[in-house]
Order: sequence, then C-alpha cells, then structure tokens
Amino acid sequence: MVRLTKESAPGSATILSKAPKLGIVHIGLGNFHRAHFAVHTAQAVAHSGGDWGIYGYSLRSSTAAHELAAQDFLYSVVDIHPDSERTLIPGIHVGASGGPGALEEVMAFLVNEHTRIISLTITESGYCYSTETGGLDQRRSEIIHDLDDLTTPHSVIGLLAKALLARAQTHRGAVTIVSCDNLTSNGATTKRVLLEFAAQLPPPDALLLAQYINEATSFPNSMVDRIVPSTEERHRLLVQERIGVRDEIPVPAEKFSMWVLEDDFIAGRPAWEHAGVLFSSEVDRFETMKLRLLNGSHSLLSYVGALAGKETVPQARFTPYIESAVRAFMKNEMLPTFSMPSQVDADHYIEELFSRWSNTVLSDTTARIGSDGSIKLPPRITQTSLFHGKAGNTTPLTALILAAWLACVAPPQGFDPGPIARAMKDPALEYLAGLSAKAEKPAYIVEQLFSEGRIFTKELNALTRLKTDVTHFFEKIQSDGVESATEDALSQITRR
Ligand code: CS2
Repeated sequence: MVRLTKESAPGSATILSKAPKLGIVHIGLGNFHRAHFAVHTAQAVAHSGGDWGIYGYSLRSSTAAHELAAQDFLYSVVDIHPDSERTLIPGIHVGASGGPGALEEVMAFLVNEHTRIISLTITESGYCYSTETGGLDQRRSEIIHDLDDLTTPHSVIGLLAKALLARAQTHRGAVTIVSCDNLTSNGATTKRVLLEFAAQLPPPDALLLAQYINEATSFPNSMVDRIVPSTEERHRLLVQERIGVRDEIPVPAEKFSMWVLEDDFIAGRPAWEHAGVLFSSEVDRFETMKLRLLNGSHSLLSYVGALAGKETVPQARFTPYIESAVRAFMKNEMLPTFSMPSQVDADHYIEELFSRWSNTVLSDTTARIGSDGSIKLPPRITQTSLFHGKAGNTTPLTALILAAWLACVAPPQGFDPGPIARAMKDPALEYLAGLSAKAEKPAYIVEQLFSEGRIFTKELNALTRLKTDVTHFFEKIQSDGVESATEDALSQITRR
C-alpha cells in the first residue's frame, strides 16, 4: 500500500493548507496537538492566509518527528463519530524534531525572529508547577538540573527560558506563548513559572530574562477541548479505506472541538476566529467549567469505571450507578462552586457531555484518562473541596473519586485493583507504591497522602471530613467493591 506523502496525497481528503512559511514553534507533538491546535490553525490559514506554518518539537523523543518527516509532515485527522466521515490533512507543519540531539535545531527555530507564537501541549506535568504554591516546583529534578546548567535543558520550562533569554540577548522580537493544557489559568501559570525560574538564574541573566518576559511576551489563557484517544491499527485501516493511502500516524478524534482564547497576542496571530475559535473575556469561566464538569467527571468515570472492569468511557457512562454518580457529582459538588460562562446553559452543556461520552466508535479508554492522576486531580478537585469545606458541606462523590484513584494507584497490600488500573501510568507511581507498600489499611495511605502534601496542597489536610470520607470509601471499595461504595456515596447525597 502506498504511504501518505506529498506525492501520494489523495484528492479525497482535504489538505487544508500547503505548509505556509514558519510563524509558530509548537512543543509537544502528541495526538492532541495534531487534532486540535494544528487543525484550527490550518483552517485559519486556509481561510485567511498568513505565515503561520508550524515547526514541531518533542523534548523527550524524536519518534513523532521521524514519523512525520517520513510522510512529508502530512497526517490525517479522522472524525470518529457515527455520522461523520470527515478526514482532514492539516498540512500545516513545516518541520519537526525531537530529543536532546535536536536541541540546536529547535533553539534556532525558537529564537528565529519569524517565530511569533510558541505553543505548548506538554501535559499538566510539563509545567513543573507546584500544586501547593501554583508557582515553580523547585524540587523537581529537571528544574534542579536546569537551574544548575541550562546547556541541555531537561524541562520545557528550562528550554523556554533558554530560548527567551537568547531572544532577549539578540533581536528582542516579541512572541506569544500559548499554553494548550488543562491547567487553571494556563497562560498566567506558565508566565509565573517562567518568571520564578528566571529569578533563580545568575545575574545579569535573571534581570534580562524577567525584563524581556514582562515587556515583549504575552501569555493568553485558553480553554481547549477535544477528546483525542491514542492511535490504534483500526484507525490506520479506517483511513486507508477512506483515503486510499496508508497513513502510519493518523489521529482519531471526536467530531466536537472547542477552543476559547483570550485575545492577547503581542506579535499577531492566525485568523482563528474564522476557524471555529471563540475569543472571549470569559476564558476563566470556560476553563473552570471544562475542568470541573468534563475533566472532573472524566476522573470519576475512569477510576470508578476501571475498578468496575469498564475499559472504555461509554461502558462506564452507560453503567447506571456510575451515570448517577457523575450526575450527582456535577450537580451537587461542582456546579455550586463557579459561575458558568454567560452564554452557556449548564443543563445543555451537561447533556452534550453525556452524548460525547456515549461515542462507542471512539471508545476512549479509562486507562488513558486515569493516567497521571497525581497531576490531573489537583486542578480538578482542590478548589471545589476547599469551597465546600469552608461552607461546611460534605462532598461524598469527590471523596469517592479520591478513594477510587487511590485504590487504583496505591492499592493496600492484598487488594488487586485489576488490569485497567494496573495499566495506568503516573509520574508519582513510585511515591504512591511506597505509601501502599507500608500499609494494609487505607487509613494510613490517606493520612500520609494528605499530611505529606506532595500531591495535594496541605490546605486539604485540614479538611478532616473529606479525609474521613475518602478513608471510608477506600475501605468500602476494598471490602465490598466499587459499586457498593458508589451506592453508599449516592445515598449520602439523598439523605441530605
Ligand atoms: C481527559 C482529557 O486525560 C484526561 O484526563 O480528561 O484528556 C480530556 O479528554 C480532554 O481534556 C478533552 O478536551
């Protein structure tokens, strides 16, 4: 079968833009970027033109870059939806590289004056921010390394600091840094982490970098949303059927895609308003809504679902007791904690979420969502727990999520959470395994987790009722199973 390249690119799939000149360097070449930022940008360029070609880089590995290069930077994005056969080829990448071996090359692109946007999809953990302070986590080994020696950065924060410093020392051209990850105030957080990193550098670099960041960069906040699972062979076969050539790296994605951005681009931007992007002064509300309703519920679906043997989100969502728990979680524990964006109706948004989670052809997995819980959970449940703690409310479903997460990733001795939980990856797995190795009883694990404050801010340690509830549901999961624990959590809501 002929492989997708410039020569073989089929007429049956739309190539959106034919690699315009460089304007953007993107860090993090995973599926989410390829189906979200790249598609919206290609659509904007197809509509209004502009030199907004993307050069992509991955810090840790060169695999994605090699795969892209083998196909002349072309790949397809396939809607996986019962009533859409849309297959798009963004065609917006002008080059890519990865790993420390390509540092010189990516630095040249980052420092290039034509680069006016640096965008990021580096996952929550890539920002090296402390969930306790919201600023730079100086205990992270990559940060310790980069502050000591910035020659070959181990973190994206170090790489950005190195590149921005080089810009500050040369042309001082303005650039916007756009975070496309699920963090609260993702732009402001990125700026704060970078400024705190800059402050630790030796003089005169510290001052020079801080000045450049304050005067010649901007960090718009954004809310990004598209469910993009990992690529499987069935997706390659589907693309082959649809476009008649072999694409080794297609990206499966739901049809839905949403991007809400603050219009704060110091050096210009693509005409994204013609590509379905919403520019809004209410980005913080959109972000909070999405983090708490979509991502928070996703965590519930994945941990409770995994323990119940549900491999996919639709399987979990169609399990009646899990659906009831998600609905009660949103209504009682999430919705009261924030204001919805003025133009979004909560009931409509929630029903749309259930319909997105019902997509059986997409079959997003609970193991994918359950991975990296130690980084994903704090922005999803911390503020809401503190809100309810202050008001004297209990939050049994939040406690259930935490208990189910711990049962998956820090199972007490003698408890087997099953194969889905065991497939979940997490940067804190060693720490969590250390907690559970010492314990047969959930109470010990819960107490250590909250009092040590390594994953959640120590403020949560003061929420005695939350800790008691987490312990109770954790024990219940261990003794009676996850269904019984969930019914118990639900009954606490009805008894109120
Ligand atoms: C998910 C997200 O991985 C997760 O925890 O909740 O990746 C989710 O699919 C995206 O944020 C959807 O936009």
